[in-house]
Amino acid sequence: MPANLTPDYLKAEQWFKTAAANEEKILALEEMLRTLPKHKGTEKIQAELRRKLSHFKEAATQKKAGTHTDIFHIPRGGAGQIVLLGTPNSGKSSIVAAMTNAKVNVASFPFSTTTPVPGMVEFEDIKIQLVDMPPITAEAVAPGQVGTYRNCDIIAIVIDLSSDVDEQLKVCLDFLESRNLLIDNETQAADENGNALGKKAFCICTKSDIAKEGAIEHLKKICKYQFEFVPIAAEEFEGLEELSRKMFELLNIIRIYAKPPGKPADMKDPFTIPVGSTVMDLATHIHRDMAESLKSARKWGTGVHDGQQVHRTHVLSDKDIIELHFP
Ligand SMILES: Nc1nc2c(ncn2[C@@H]2O[C@H](COP(=O)(O)OP(=O)(O)O)[C@@H](O)[C@H]2O)c(=O)[nH]1
Ligand SMILES: [Mg+2]
Repeated sequence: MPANLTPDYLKAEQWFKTAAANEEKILALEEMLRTLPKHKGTEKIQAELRRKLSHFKEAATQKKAGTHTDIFHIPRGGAGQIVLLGTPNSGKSSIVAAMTNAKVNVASFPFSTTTPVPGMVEFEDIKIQLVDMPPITAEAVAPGQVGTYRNCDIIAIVIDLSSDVDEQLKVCLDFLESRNLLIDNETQAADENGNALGKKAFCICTKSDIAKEGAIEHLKKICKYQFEFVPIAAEEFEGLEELSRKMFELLNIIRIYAKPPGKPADMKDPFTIPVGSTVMDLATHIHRDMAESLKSARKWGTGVHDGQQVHRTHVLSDKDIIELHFP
């Protein structure tokens, strides 16, 4: 009996053949199993795929026991880390390609991105880290992928406005909800130290150049969360300025320029600290060991005369210049 293999199956098979890492092979095999037509003629192939899958899963467990390298752990860089989430071909890699210098794979076939790839977005005088990710589907999420989201500052849900937005939103929200990855004020998941596990999230609505009419309005209507929705067309470089500003706002940080006494401030490389931070928080951020001995501070910026002395409990604003005096 002919097997009648579908194009999706053949793509997954191609993926399997080119997969380098064990984890990738497992994902590809799962995708092959999912897309394989299930009938008498394919029983042998099914059995073969299951055998291979258990072989690679076993190898992965053994490897894990022996090493500590985790490709899904992306060390933080810049003023904050934003990690993309989306279904295959939604346009994630194109966003990272358009906004950063990172070398990412943009392709018209699914599963072209297999590991996280970080890049740096320049926003005015700071850098924000943006991480490209492998896709998720209702069936497959790369093992370890949750860890990348767990460690980030913000999750950016990427929705392709030219295809089925209901389906994409559902897959993404199911993923986030089932892993307690979203901030939810009623039932906030926390780790053993009481730190919230949920993350802030927002929606990047991409491919607006070929969007279906009313797609973004429809998306806003069906989404039960109060997300921000930012329309862009990555390939046309449209909306990217607004997107990087939105990323900065959502990170909820301020930039502070440090001024050594008697010298001009360093206006090129600001410190970034959370909104609401005080002079003392800044001192702790800069010199953890010396903060307690902070004698006085002067500020040029919001709500003061130039060079006015401010108390250690004074709340700072974005773009303040601060001079810290230690004995
Ligand atoms: N028209 C249009 N096509 C896009 C845009 N962004 C991505 N694409 C196309 O969508 C496909 C998938 O893009 P890619 O970034 O690889 O998606 P990923 O799988 O989510 O990383 C590619 O064929 C891209 O050329 C866009 O803004 N406008
Ligand atoms: Mg990609």
